[in-house]
Amino acid sequence: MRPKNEALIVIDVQNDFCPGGALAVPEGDQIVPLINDMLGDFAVKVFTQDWHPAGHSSFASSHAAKQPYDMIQMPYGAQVLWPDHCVQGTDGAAFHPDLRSDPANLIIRKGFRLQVDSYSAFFENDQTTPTGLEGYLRTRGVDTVTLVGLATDFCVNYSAQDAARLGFKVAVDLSACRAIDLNGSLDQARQAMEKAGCILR
Ligand code: VGL
Ligand code: ZN
Repeated sequence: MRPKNEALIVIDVQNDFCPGGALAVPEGDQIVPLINDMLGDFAVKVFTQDWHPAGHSSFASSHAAKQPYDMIQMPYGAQVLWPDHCVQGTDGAAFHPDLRSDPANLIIRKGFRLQVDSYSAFFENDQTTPTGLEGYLRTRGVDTVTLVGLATDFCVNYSAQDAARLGFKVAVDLSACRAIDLNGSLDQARQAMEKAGCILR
């Protein structure tokens, strides 16, 4: 068992990010047994759930003449456009059926504002609107986090960098992560996480 100051943060292990899902991450389902095994080691367990309203601004289908994986400029910066995914209340937004989600202490939902995407578990993509996770962790006495989940190069990456910037000690267990890997995004993410001070295992 890890000491009480350590939390496991399980990012977006949802049907739409697994094979057969709307935004399938290759081998996304393979991390489920590893995460299930890790849950028993941590006193503090937080899950995140990508949770978009229908017609979300990160969906290509919400923009005329745009295709999935095109880029657009949002008021808060560049944004990749995605296939419709993780729509609130749908089966695609549910956790993978084999993921042991009952042990979760807290489930953070993100991306629920129509006009702002949210990759990070800590801040929306405007980089200022907090999700509340920082306060939750600090009030529980957590100063060290281990991140696992989907996708390595988007939600795990943004969450890890934000956690490090906020002063948490951060480890990313890459064996229990899988990537989308769009135009070299996995290599970029690895470098950015290391530069931010995250330990990659
Ligand atoms: C994610 C793209 C869009 C993720 C979420 O969980 O990494 N990626 N929404
Ligand atoms: Zn999303």
